[in-house]
Amino acid sequence: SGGHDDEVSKAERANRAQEIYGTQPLTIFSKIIDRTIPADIFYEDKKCVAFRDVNPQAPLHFLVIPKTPIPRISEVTEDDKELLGHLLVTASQLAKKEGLDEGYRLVINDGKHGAQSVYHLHIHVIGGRQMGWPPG
Ligand code: D5M
Repeated sequence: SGGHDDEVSKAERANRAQEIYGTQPLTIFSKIIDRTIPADIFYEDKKCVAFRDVNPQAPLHFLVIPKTPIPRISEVTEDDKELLGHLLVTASQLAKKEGLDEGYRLVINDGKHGAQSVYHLHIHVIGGRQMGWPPG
């Protein structure tokens, strides 16, 4: 059965991550998912969680992350399509719920040039002010 699911234990998730992604260590985001370290988690379902960014770049800045620790967007496969769709739909629904009715910015940073700092895939949802373009 393809794809990533669901409600699995911390150990099971670590094992599965090890199988799929090799020797990469789990990041701080896995500890947030497992409640090992605190975060302002305001949404959770079987496949993802959303929490406030600790270093907000706008009045509203939160992250939507898969429970499966995919390291980065450049490593996703066809098997991840459903999960990636779910993350985007969730980001959109949460943005609406948070009142971002004048628009917002979704960002996925990848690797060195993308200025990614945490290697657990995450969608930034940034809003509550006018954004500029191009980004820095
Ligand atoms: O962004 C990684 C983002 O993750 C960055 O905006 C800070 C945020 N971050 C890092 N640690 C935490 C914790 N502990 N709680 C909440 N937010 C956190 P990137 O796209 O990798 O540059």
